[in-house]
Amino acid sequence: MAIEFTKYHGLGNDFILIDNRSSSLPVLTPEQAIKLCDRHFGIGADGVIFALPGENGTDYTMRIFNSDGSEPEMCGNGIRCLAGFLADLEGLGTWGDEGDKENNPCPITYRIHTLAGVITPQLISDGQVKVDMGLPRLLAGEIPTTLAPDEEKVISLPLEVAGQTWDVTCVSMGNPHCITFVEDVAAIELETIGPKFEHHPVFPQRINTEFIQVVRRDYLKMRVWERGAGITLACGTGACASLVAGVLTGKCDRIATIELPGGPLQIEWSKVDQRVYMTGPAERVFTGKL
Ligand code: ZDP
Repeated sequence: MAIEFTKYHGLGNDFILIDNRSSSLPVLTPEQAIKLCDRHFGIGADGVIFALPGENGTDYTMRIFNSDGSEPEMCGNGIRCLAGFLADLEGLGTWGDEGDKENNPCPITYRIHTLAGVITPQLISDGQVKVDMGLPRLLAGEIPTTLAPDEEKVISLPLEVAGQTWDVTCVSMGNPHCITFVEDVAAIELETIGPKFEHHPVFPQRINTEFIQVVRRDYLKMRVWERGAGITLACGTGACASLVAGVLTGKCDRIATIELPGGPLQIEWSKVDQRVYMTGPAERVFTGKL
């Protein structure tokens, strides 16, 4: 049976989206996802995302396989793409069309069940999606890391990686992140250092690794080594986690632009409800059949 897919990207973090609304199990295996993500022998993507029926009263469920076949709890850029894809499936294809105000049904809000809880993306306009990413989790036990006792936060602690001591802060956005502030992100040898963070024994579920350069209190530059995907052009959960880490360490404001290799994201850690809000684009690239 042919399976249709749509390729989407959020700032160059690219995904294969699958309409999985008629079954609560993904129609592809992790092994098939690995093959499809291959950039030479497959379609090419950082991950495969499935739009499944909602659970616990939500509109839909999102599941995702990384390009190595592992399954993360959440995916920030991916959930923006999923929101755009759902609007496509529901025939709300003009959601991004600012010029066509009459037929533009925005804002459209979806409540999405994920392994990180209920996440709420809202299609606002012009291809932009604002996502309520929920509460950041800060305790070592919930990240998880053994860098500190389970009930303590992991703010600015020393971590030995590749013969160097790094000053790290850890935040979970449902998935785990380790953030290091540096003078110059361009100088980081991500390809060699990234995997050493990812597989460090203090991170039992492995880790997504972000390096952040504070340009101004409201403007950060980020490079990322993702768990299960390696270097990517953007990471939404990573940008959220990094802003939270910047606030915790007193380095940035609660609202900031995070510049990723693939482009900028707007992130806010709300003082009012303590939730993190991410705004950025989701773009359809093409559709096809397997
Ligand atoms: O936690 C992980 O294993 C990540 N690789 C998941 C993907 C995160 C993503 N890049 C994001 O934008 O949050 C999709």
